[in-house]
Amino acid sequence: KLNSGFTLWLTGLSGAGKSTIAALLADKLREQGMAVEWLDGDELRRNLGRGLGFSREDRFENIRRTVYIAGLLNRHGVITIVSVISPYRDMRLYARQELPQFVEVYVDCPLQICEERDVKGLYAKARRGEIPSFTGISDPYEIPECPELTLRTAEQSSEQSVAVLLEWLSK
Ligand code: GGZ
Repeated sequence: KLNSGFTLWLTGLSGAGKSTIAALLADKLREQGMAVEWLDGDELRRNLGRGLGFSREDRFENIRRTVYIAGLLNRHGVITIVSVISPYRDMRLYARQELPQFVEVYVDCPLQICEERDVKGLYAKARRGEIPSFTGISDPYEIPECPELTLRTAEQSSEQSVAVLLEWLSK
């Protein structure tokens, strides 16, 4: 599995730890000599997703573009780590169907904890009504039903999560 391109798809709430885990994992895999790209929601939206908002349609368009890039990378043998909220089951199913090898990783962290952490102050803003359609507050997050892997980031460190991922991948 590790010598052909595949996509590791990290889904979860804002602040659950997707980006932190993705960055650490990308480093580890690169240390092992693998070709890795990391596509992060924030950065994708700044570059490929200009003008896209957070309606269901725009989120889907964001995912569609992301899946397209991941597919190109996979085709060239590049392991692609994607970290996007991807809150709807149908968009994750779309990604699974489009990509040659798809590993869905649910970065599971209770909303309450994400909100307590509130690294970027977005939850506070969402509570004040300053960000409409904020995932978990005023917009849905549909919990993955059968992800390949679930990482409970309220219970373990990012390093531990990455160790679990690496262990899973080596099998
Ligand atoms: C959710 C939002 C919103 C709304 C801005 N809802 O944790 P972050 O801040 O740095 O990353 C989040 C990012 C979400 O983009 P994604 O491309 O991952 O979302 S999706 O898969 O649904 O297309 C968050 C920030 O943008 N952000 N407004 N309303 N997150």
